[in-house]
Amino acid sequence: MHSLIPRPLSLRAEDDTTFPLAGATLHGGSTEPEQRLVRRAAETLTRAAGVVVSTDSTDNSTGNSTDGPTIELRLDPNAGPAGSTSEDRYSVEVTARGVTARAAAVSGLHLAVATLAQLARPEVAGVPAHLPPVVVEDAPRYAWRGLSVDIARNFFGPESLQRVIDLAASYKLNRLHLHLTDDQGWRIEIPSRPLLTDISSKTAMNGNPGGYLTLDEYEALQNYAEDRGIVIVPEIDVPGHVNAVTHAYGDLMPDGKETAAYEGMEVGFSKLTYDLETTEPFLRDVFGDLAAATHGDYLHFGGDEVQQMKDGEFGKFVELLERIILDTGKKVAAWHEAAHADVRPETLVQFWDTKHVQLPPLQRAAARGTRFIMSPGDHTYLDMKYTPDYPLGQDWAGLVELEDAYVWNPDEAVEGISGDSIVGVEAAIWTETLVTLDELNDMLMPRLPAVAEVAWTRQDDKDWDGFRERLVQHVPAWERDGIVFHRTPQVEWE
Ligand code: TNX
Repeated sequence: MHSLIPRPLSLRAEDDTTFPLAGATLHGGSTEPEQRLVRRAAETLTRAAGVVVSTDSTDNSTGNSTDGPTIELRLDPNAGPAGSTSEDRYSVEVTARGVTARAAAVSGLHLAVATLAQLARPEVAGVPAHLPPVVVEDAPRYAWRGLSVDIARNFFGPESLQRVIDLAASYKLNRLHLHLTDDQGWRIEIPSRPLLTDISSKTAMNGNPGGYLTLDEYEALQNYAEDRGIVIVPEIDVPGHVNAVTHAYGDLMPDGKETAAYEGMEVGFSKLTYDLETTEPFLRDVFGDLAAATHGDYLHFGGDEVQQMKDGEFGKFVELLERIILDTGKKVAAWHEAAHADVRPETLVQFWDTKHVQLPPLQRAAARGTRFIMSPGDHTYLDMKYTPDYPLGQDWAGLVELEDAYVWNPDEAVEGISGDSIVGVEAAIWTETLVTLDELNDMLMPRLPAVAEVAWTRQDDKDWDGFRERLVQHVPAWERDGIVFHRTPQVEWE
């Protein structure tokens, strides 16, 4: 049983013997991104298989010839399932003599490597350090497959985020959305507004230690993510969720006074003020600096839960924030409240709250061409508890057991929003109750692979029983990597 998660579009087991990874060499194209990919693929396969897989450049440097078993990574527009136009399409062909991974773009080669890494696990071929003879032709259901991580309530630094990126990439996610700011703290260096970090990086939930990403760390993290096929989407949450802002800069309050630090769990109480002279320059500074430091196309402005603001003022903020972000040259993403106002059709809207949403404006936006990322709280909020008395997490969106994370169809999550109106699916993990990486992993795992399969695999190819059987086969890899996970009774763990 191949046990791939997410389940590929097609996989054929071939009648052949297995491919030996010990002593195999990786070859790829000569462009810089392809060379980086080859080096990274060698590391990933070495770790997965437990034997050294090297690159041909390593061999050249030692002067050895490379007529041993070879793994070829190649760009090829004809890769992937017949007729697929997905940018992420790829094919993997394993025979006893050689392995070829082809993809239309570098992004697809990353995905092919993720497939090879799952196939390379000692249990899969039945013989340690071998690949089973298969042909995989694969492409995702959705282009945007994300995980959103809140590093504002409690801070998770570069090392933890690298582990999260490793995990997300192994399940073929391609976006890491970082919730960088909230009432409890500010987590990214903004050179034009130093007090944000000088003052407001220090706080977190319940007096926990704060922290922030320097621009150098942010740059390194983006490179690390890119090397694994993941683009970082940074979120600065405005015009609500801003107590860390007004705590640092009192001139953004009507009375000119800094607000007190906030380390509790309430939401919705803080806000910026549209009519203050200081507001627009502040937003231009912050989004300008963030855009200059960001590799990806999108900046996310939050926009959620601004409970203390009249609709008119909120609408003006949405319009202003879209303008400011577009002026930086980036594209705009926001939580779905933005579509309660007149959001531009090009703005990507992230659906999240199944309880307080106003559906008609969202449906009208969809009809005007707005596209959505689906993050329904009752399926994809991985900070929700598994069971009523689970020690971690919250339950405002309901309990989210593994089956809830798996058994749903993005096309049916919101009436009137389906098909081409949906660009993808994103899991979210909020950290009001999560402090350590082990706690974060305990909530992510095993629900993240479930959401990843929702984002990748066509509805008709999904299979809850099959998913649970495949999932069990992933435990040795999690244990090898020290990834804590929740042994939900919905799976028969061995
Ligand atoms: C809702 S999701 C929020 C967050 C909380 C989360 C807790 C969203 C856009 N807003 O501020 O952290 O619930 O589950």
